[in-house]
Amino acid sequence: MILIGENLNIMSQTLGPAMRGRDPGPVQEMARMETAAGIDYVDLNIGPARKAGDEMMAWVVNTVQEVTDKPLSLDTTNIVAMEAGLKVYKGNALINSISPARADEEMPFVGKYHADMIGLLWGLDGMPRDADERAMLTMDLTMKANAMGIPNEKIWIDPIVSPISVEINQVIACVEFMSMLQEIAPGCKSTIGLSNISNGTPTELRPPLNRTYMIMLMKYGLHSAIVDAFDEELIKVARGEMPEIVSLVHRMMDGEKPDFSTLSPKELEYAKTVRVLTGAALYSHSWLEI
Ligand code: THG
Repeated sequence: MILIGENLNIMSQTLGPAMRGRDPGPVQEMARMETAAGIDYVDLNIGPARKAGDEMMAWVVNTVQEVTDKPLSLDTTNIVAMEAGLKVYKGNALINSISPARADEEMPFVGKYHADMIGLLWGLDGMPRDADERAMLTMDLTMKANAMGIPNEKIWIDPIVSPISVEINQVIACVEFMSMLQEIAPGCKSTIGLSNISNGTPTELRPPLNRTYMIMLMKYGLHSAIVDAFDEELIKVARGEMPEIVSLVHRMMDGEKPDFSTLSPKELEYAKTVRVLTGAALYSHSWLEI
């Protein structure tokens, strides 16, 4: 699996001021640390960047490409900032992201800058409600892209993960959608903002939710994920170094009900989290203790 580091983010309390103040130190330090942690892409998230977003993105791209050879994912909803970043970037970027509302303006960047694109399933009326609406949006987006000469292989579909603390049905819908993706749009890749799943939950409870949800989506061929570069166990799982845990999660998704009294503490953590993420048990901040 391709891992995209999420940590170079304008929401961060140290990196936000560094980006706005054009202080390269903390930005380069984070890019180096993410690279050392073993991620495959560095996501550069400057948010909506309404004020001088083009200068900010060009500066961040230049600052980061000085210190890492990893490919960059450019993360902004500001179209002018996106193009400014693509212009100065020396490699083949991942455009994060293009939704139907921005397709006409941004899809031409894919060919012009030899980029790949994340196809964000954010509809013209907002968040899709279920797997079928995600399928429709995927059809729209890929047909439009194909008509512009962009093959499915360059499109990484993002079904938009929403927090478990908000809506279990959306959590389940993304898994169901992932199981349908290759039939809907053969050859398309996929990605997710994995940490979205645990937004709003206590800090120590985020890693088990993130790791377990990633494994659940891996069952259906998840191609990549935007992740916390410093979650070592997550990276191990993605690199195939914890096959017993992956197998346990996948077997539970197929209906197997393991005897919890025979599981190791680590297996138990994953097994309990599968129950929450499949809707078999209700989410509460204390699900791991029950
Ligand atoms: N899809 C796509 N791109 C995305 C998302 C997505 N980009 C942004 C986001 N979602 C994925 N990236 C993050 C980055 C940080 C966090 C979550 C998702 C996060 N950060 C901690 C917090 O806010 O509590 C810590 C921030 C800090 O460093 O201080 O949760 O869905 N295509």
